[in-house]
Amino acid sequence: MPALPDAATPTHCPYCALQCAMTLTPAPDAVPAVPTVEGRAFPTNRGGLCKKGWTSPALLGSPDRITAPLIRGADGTFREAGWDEALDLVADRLRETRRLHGADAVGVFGGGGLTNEKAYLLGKFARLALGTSRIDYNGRFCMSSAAAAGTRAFGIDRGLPFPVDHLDAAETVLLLGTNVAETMPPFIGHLTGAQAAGGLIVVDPRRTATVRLTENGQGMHVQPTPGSDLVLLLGLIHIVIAERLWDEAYVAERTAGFPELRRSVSVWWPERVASETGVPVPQLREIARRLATGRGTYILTGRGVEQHVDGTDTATAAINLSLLLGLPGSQHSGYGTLTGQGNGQGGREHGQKADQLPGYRKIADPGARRHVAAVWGIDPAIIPGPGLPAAQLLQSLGQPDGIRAFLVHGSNVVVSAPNAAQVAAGLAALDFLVVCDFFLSETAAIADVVLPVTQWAEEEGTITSLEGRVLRRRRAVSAPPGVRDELWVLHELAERLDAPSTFDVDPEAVFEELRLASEGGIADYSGIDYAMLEAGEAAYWPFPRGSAGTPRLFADRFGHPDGLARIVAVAPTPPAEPLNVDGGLTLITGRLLEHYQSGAQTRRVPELAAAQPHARLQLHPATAARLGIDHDALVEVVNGRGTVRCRARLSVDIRPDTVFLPFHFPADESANVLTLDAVDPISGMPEFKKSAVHVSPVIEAVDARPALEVVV
Ligand SMILES: Nc1nc2c(c(=O)[nH]1)N[C@H]1C(S)=C(S)[C@@H](COP(=O)(O)OP(=O)(O)OC[C@H]3O[C@@H](n4cnc5c(=O)[nH]c(N)nc54)[C@H](O)[C@@H]3O)O[C@H]1N2
Ligand SMILES: Nc1nc2c(c(=O)[nH]1)N[C@H]1C(S)=C(S)[C@@H](COP(=O)(O)OP(=O)(O)OC[C@H]3O[C@@H](n4cnc5c(=O)[nH]c(N)nc54)[C@H](O)[C@@H]3O)O[C@H]1N2
Ligand code: SF4
Ligand SMILES: [Mo]
Repeated sequence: MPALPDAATPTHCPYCALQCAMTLTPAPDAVPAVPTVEGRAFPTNRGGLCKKGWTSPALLGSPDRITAPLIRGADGTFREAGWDEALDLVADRLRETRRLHGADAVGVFGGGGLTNEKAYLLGKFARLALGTSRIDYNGRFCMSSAAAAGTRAFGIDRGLPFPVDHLDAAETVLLLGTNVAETMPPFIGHLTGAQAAGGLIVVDPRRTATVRLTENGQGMHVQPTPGSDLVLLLGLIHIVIAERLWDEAYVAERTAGFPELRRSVSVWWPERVASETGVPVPQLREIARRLATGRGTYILTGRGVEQHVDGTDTATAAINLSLLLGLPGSQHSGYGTLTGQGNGQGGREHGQKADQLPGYRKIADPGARRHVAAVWGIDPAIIPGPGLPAAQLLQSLGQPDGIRAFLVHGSNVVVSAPNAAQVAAGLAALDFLVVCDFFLSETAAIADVVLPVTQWAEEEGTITSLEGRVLRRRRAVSAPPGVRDELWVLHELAERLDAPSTFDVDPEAVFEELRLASEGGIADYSGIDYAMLEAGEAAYWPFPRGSAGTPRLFADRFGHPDGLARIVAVAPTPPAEPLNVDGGLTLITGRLLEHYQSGAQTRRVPELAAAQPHARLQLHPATAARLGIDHDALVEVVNGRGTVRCRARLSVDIRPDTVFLPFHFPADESANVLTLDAVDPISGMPEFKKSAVHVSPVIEAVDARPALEVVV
């Protein structure tokens, strides 16, 4: 281990993909002794941090940390164990499962929060140490639809194919299904140009904090029915073509597939689109014209439009619109998707996806297998084929021919996976569950073995941010005794399982191997090394050896062999279940500023937990009145999959046919007991953003109501 710095350490935030730059300074006299944090000048955050970033060091000294491996005993309770005992047990049980049920009975679940080094080594560990094809990760629930659409259209999936600060000069920015003011607060600093030009357009069924940035002439709010974005986009494309607003020269020179698109949108005339989406015709026309005429136009998508069973096609429609307008690759305009998790970009490039090898290579491609096998020093034949995408992988837990032993690294699936009660039942039916985490998350709490690992500020590694820029995470503090680095854990297990390759424990050595494995692939990191990152050089991939990297993609050509972008005609599909029938409502799920994902981390930060202690159901006062629900009343949100009990928050900021729950909370307040595990057939993305529910008041004793209500 390198010696710890005694002065300030420049690093990046542990949470989202904006990867705000921060400085950690030791504060040995603080109780607990956690470093202080300051925002640091950097193009994405310009010194700003959100509440989560400001409070992130608290978790380093959290009393909830697990500081020794935990093994569940015969009595069902955990006991602390030594590392050798725990690792021997894990290796024995995994070997036994493989012997009895075959290698594919062992499954691995990774995360987009893992560093590039961990994600790379986890993919290699699954394929070589376990010999299993059954690995996938939580990014399937996050970026898969946008990734599939980007790959199909451009041949390359880099969330933002341009640096974030290029947005500053835009006059028009269309935000589809993203609430950046809460999910990436410093990002809104890049929208001020569009606001000043009156061109910030936000499409969201709710009037969110992001929508409020459009008020007072700074742009417009478009409030469609949940899940109708694809129709909305087809309608915009129809208008762009009918009014000859498209860039004919660009479409002819840089794209293929336009004639089919033109035919397919002819049926989406404005009045029909208005009646299906609830967006008035004049607004549709105004948006189309604004997008076509503004100087500097960007179209950006978020999870609100992507987390649907037709999410890939919706993202594709957004891309089609941007291609018609000549945005991708232009100097002042563009299209992109806002990657979510800290390493959501790098996490989808280095081989923890079911169908993927490092460098964004396809596992079924013989050339890719040969290249990676040569780096790993093995016969390509021993690399398994494609596995199952996350939702199907989770559905197979505990099934007769499914997964019998499961390893989870960096996800809290009990809270964050769709149809979560089913997932919890699958986990309970396993022969053996191992969870690597810093805390006893809801998933770790039901494991057979929990392996405690170091946190972000206690380890070295790299992260690739939402703009495709590779960044150094640095070690600023020492980890509590008893906690181990995840690379070391994988190394130790690989040794015990007689893996046919090496598993380095030094992150820089792992990165050096990743560079070779990625060389010549789509996400080529071969020209990047720790020294240049240390010096603060801006490393945007693809970064082939000897090149200077690629801050802005697609200037001259797209990633397909012929250099052209593909326009793919798409059509809406019906929702996975009927919505708004028999007095029912549509539930959409998403995020609050204070909490991160399953809340495993942020619910343990006292300041954040105090600000948002519980899930609350956002519903319109008119709907509440119809159902007999008061503000702060206890309600039940029910469907055939589960029940949530929480308090109501009445708000005119949501459509009357729609209710909203954050998914950050467990147990009775867990939104995911209500969501569906139906998936997009192309990407495997579950239908997180619309489920059919019924809402009803729960009759309570008067003294059970919140104090304020009783007084009033
Ligand atoms: N505070 C906080 N920040 C985060 C995270 C977090 O958990 N908490 N997570 C990070 C991660 S991993 C991600 S992926 C990003 C996600 O970032 P966002 O995509 O901004 O987050 P969401 O809240 O999931 O969804 C955004 C919006 O989509 C809207 N929406 C729902 N259904 C529809 C629909 O059918 N159509 C349209 N147009 N909009 C719809 C919701 O009302 C919501 O306001 O945030 C990252 N940042
Ligand atoms: N209903 C609904 N559900 C959703 C979504 C939604 O919008 N609505 N969004 C989806 C999206 S976009 C996402 S990204 C997922 C995220 O949901 P999860 O995959 O559950 O993500 P986290 O809550 O960040 O879980 C990470 C866990 O790993 C631990 N951890 C963090 N870093 C590391 C590490 O380096 N190593 C190890 N071993 N552990 C680590 C944390 O303590 C935590 O317990 O949720 C999805 N679920
Ligand atoms: S916006 Fe994201 S990266 Fe920045 S401080 Fe907040 S959570 Fe961290
Ligand atoms: Mo995400």
